[in-house]
Amino acid sequence: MILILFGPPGAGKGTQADLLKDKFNLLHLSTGDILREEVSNNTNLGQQAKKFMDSGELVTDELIIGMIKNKIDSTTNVEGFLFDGFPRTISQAEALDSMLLSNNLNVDKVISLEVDDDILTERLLSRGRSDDNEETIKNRLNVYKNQTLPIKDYYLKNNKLVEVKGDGSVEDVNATIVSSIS
Ligand code: B4P
Repeated sequence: MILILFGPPGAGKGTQADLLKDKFNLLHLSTGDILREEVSNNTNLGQQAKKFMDSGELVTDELIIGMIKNKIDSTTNVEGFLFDGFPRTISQAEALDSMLLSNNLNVDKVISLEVDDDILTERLLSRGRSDDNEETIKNRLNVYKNQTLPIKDYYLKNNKLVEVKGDGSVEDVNATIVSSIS
């Protein structure tokens, strides 16, 4: 199974991915987590990514697509992938489709977590990560609307998209996602 968790910053993609990966035995690939690890290890990729992340901009497609390709190519023995925070641009979505196709795979479902901006801002401010300050959050929400939201149409056209309200409790949101997959 190939699942994508889609939604704005703070929608709960990482939170839900932690629950879903064990239930369905999927390899969880969070581009945000991978990038933060690269930054904390001060790798070449991390150094390039940091300036984008600190300002709430997207890291370049070239870096992200290369990073995901390495992970897919080096993975064996899983029942599928759970992508979290990827794809975030149409180019990334197209690159993912062609990477999967070359392994005879395709995306099964895209779960779009729907949460209002005021709740997102509240959640992110209380999480308090280094990119969770008011100015960066505002930019991340704008970047989401301008560069990431158009992907919804891309997956709607392919009949892959399921919208799930993400403002209930973690358990309620999870139950809705599970029933929409099974
Ligand atoms: P991400 O790490 O993907 O960050 P996120 O969108 O903020 O997180 P998420 O939606 O997973 O929220 P979470 O579950 O943690 O990206 C960070 C940066 O990396 C980006 O700005 C960008 O620069 C870069 N990047 C990543 N991927 C990229 C890509 N593909 N292309 C280019 N650049 C990329 O939840 C947030 C908070 O809400 C938590 O505190 C959680 O406890 C709480 N919460 C969750 N669910 C809740 C619920 N139901 N009720 C109440 N609180 C809840």
